[in-house]
Amino acid sequence: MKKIAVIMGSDSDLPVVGKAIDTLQELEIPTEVHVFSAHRTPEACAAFTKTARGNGFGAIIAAAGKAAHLAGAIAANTTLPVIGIPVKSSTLDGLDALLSTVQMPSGLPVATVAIDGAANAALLAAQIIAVEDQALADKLDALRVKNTEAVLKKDAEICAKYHN
Ligand code: RP5
Repeated sequence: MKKIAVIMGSDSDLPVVGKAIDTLQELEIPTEVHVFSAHRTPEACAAFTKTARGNGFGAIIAAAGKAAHLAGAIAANTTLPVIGIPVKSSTLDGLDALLSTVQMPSGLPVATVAIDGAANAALLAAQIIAVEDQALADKLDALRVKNTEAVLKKDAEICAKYHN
């Protein structure tokens, strides 16, 4: 199975990024987690990214806040699919990170999820590598059923509470 890399710009992003790591672990996808910064450690970030395909990765998730150039800097150095998570910081409600991540120039795509949308980033990365992996596709289908059942259970609880 292809591996998925989860890169965050700072360890302060971990409370958000943890949801992506948890989701990948639930799907039993081999995952590598790193702190690389587009600004603070650009050489280490580029070195990892340039060798990622050869090292068995199928997608890269990149999470950053504020001037969130991490996903774009990674996309500049690979043609692997790159999924950006804009992380909400203490100011501007994450809009700064959303625009920094999503507004890529033509030719360098970053698939950007919602602000703090770490679980969806993991699911999208999993769906990308599941194109060539039926066993993983089956796990994704099962997870979708489980999530649907959880929502139907909530509906039943709300209906009971309000005597619908
Ligand atoms: C970004 O700056 C990081 O991704 C983080 O969201 C933000 C703040 O980083 P710290 O100052 O907490 O290390 O590069």
